[in-house]
Amino acid sequence: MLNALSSLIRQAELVRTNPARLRELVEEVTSLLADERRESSNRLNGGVLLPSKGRYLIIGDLHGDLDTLEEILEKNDVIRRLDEKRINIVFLGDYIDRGNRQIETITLVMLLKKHYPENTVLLRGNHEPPKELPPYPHDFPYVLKVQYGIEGWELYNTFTKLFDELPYVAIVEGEMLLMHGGPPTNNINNVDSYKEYLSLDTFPPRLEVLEEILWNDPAEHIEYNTPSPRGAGYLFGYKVTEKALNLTNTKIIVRGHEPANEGYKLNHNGRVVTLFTRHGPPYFNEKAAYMVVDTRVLNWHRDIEEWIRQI
Ligand SMILES: [Mn+2]
Repeated sequence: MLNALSSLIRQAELVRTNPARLRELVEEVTSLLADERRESSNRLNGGVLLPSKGRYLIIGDLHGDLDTLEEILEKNDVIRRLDEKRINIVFLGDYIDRGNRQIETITLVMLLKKHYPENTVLLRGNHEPPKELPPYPHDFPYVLKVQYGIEGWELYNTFTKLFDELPYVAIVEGEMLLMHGGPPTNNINNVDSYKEYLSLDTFPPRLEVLEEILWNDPAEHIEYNTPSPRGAGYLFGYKVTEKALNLTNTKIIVRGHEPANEGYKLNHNGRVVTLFTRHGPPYFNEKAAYMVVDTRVLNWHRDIEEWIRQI
């Protein structure tokens, strides 16, 4: 099945070298996501509800590191498992910016969604921004411009429509809460429905909620929140984690967004897992990490590090 992976990678390379095909793919995946949002029973506006019991491959920030993505797909025989519907992949966002193979990375990720729509979830990261919340640096539009000339600007426009359709929360019912940054901290004691809390009761979501979900980071020794040094979002404390887990009826938050030297870190007594799934500058973390979780295993969440793999 290495062949199926190689052919997907070859396809990604062909798409990259042809802006018309790239545009076609972006538009195709955008409308696939919009159809899912409107029609699929596992979608709740910007949220995805996933089966409680199953095997989950969870991949954190890639930022253009195609090699690490390929290595993970190969090592875990992911294409065969996708063909047999025996695994779900959840990407935690931040496919682009910073790395030297950004276009190929997001193209491969889009191809996975196109070929395995039911078993692939592409979450939104802060680097797939709404136009009101641009990250800095955001070099993806310039990478497109260098690659495709003036057509690159138009392509970026096409990509922004895709970004707006990416779901920003996934809930593995009874088990895991997945998002790029972290749970919202504001108004935390006045909401009693997770739909309102995560702005899954409306589309597009409320911008202040989306900002937190895409930008927040966990911090120890605070209860609720404190402004983030990033200039957007907040640092969230253990009481926010508790509340988010209670409201969504889950046990663990898995998120990306922060580099970690080991590729992962734990916060809030092991209830918040951060995954960082890329190598290279400007972070120079020694390892990249991802998770392969089987929620059919009894008390799988007790020893969370059991499920983390480093490369
Ligand atoms: Mn991020």
